[in-house]
Amino acid sequence: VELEAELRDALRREELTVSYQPIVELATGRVTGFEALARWTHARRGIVPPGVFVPLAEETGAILPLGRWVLARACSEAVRWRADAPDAPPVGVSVNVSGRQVEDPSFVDDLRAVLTATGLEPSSLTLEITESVIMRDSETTLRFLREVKSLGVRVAIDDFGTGYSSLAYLQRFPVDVLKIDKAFVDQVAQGGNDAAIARTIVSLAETLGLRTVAEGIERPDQHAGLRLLGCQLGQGFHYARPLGAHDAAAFLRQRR
Ligand code: G
Ligand code: G
Ligand code: MN
Ligand code: NA
Repeated sequence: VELEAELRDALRREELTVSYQPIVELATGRVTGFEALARWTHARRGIVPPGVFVPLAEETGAILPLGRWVLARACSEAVRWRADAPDAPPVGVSVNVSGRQVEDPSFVDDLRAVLTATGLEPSSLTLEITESVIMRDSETTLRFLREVKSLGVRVAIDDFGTGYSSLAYLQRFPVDVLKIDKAFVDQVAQGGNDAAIARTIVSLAETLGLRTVAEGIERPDQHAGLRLLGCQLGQGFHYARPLGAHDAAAFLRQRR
């Protein structure tokens, strides 16, 4: 209960920050974007992991102001990357969106306002929604996706393959990217079930005209295996951990 109250104050106290994990093109190593990840460093408790405070924020509803803040922060950071190298190909930013936000009737207005205020090109923003949230209520999801897409913003399905869902929804829902869950990346180079599942996801994405991002790549063999399967993009400790804004900009200067 105390942590809950403190989370509400955390934004005001500026204890929250956003880290950025590079997303790279597997064939070239070029950085094409970053995933924005919220971080909470409590004055007394130290680092509170997102695995703790994100579910708490979802329960209490604090995820709405928190999510708005992360979105605005990430979009203005992305505009800065662009300004650093105006002639380079644009670098995108991906922001996680929780189920509460998908159900929030003012989300799309807030999103439009953030895009206007920051000047970020909508196509440089990707919203990540987990497969389980997408599957929750198809009418709400469909309305959300249509409104977001009408702004020109992209959508990724996060943790793809873990939701045990019908694949039929992919035909109905306008999405752009499938993020292959780390669970299928771990043993992808060993040629067993992980490789079979990853191959199937990549081929499904190709058929539907979607891009694939593999998550949690930690080793060169996973990088090589995924590249061989035709997966276009990847992220993970093999390339970089989530970086503070300053380090992310420096990483980008070397690798864009
Ligand atoms: O940051 P880390 O890699 O530990 O992420 C843990 C979990 O917290 C992930 O599931 C991630 O998607 C989630 N998460 C991190 N930042 C945000 C955020 O800004 N909003 C939401 N909804 N989830 C986030
Ligand atoms: O649920 P989501 O995919 O948004 O969460 C991303 C989470 O994965 C973040 O908590 C991030 O810190 C973590 N992560 C990113 N790369 C790696 C990796 O290579 N290995 C592991 N174990 N976790 C990773
Ligand atoms: Mn994510
Ligand atoms: Na994931």
